[in-house]
Amino acid sequence: MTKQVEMWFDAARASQTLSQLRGEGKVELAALDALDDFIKQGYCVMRGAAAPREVVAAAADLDAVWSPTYGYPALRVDEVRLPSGVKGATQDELMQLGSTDRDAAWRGHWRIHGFEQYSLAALGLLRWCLELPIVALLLGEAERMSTIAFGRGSEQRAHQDWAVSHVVPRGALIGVWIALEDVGEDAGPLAVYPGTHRLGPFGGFAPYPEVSLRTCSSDVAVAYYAWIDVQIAGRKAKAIECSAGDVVIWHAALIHEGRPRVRADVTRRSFVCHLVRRGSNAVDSITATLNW
Ligand SMILES: O=C(O)CCC(=O)C(=O)O
Repeated sequence: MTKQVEMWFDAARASQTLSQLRGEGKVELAALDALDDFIKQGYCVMRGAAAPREVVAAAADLDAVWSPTYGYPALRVDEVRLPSGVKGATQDELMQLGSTDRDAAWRGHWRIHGFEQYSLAALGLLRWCLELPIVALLLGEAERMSTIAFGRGSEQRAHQDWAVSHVVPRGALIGVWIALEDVGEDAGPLAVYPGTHRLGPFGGFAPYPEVSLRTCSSDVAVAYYAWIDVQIAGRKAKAIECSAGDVVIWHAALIHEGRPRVRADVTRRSFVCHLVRRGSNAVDSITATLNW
């Protein structure tokens, strides 16, 4: 297995490397400025970066999942709560609900993993993420680890992405999140804790990558979230209000969350791609049973 090594952007001389890149003049200024934020704050925001046509089309495809004409009966919608209390359903099962129950399900939490398998627009966005100059600067050759499409604010509790992955080196993972519509405070925006990418790993995940939230005991998971709570106590979450097409890129160790939704009727369509340096996803070498 590949050794845990530091990524160049985590090294003490990262700012010098960035200055060198600036001096060479080969990389566009916007990408270098974004890189500067990523190194210092653990995330960057690229306003209006994604192509409006694909953003609008991906949002429309997310809505279409809730209509009988979409035609992917096996598509799985996770977290959606059915009247029976069951969580998660196929598109076919959703279509069998009466309109009141379906509407209630649509207003609740739901997410779709691997939406690019069903939406050409989402596939286009994933490909675009993989080709971004800043992604090449961060990871070299990148590949998809996972994607998630959200219809509403996720209200995901504060966490780091390397805690839910098995990536070696553990910094070779980034989140690239795309707003598929304008996202205000009431929709439960994505929020980050700037600078937390410098905290160093939680000690309970040893040996990593074998042990992470996906394989650890429930006691270790409780200890991890207690550790996260300690780290964010006294820090202010930065909620990122966005316009459609804005893109947020974050470091694998950055603590981030989905803020609570203030209004239940507001959508928050978004698509996040978790990208890794090619060959660094060690999930296939994990011998422990996966928790999910
Ligand atoms: O979109 C969100 O609210 C949270 C996304 C997230 O936590 C993630 O993709 O790791």
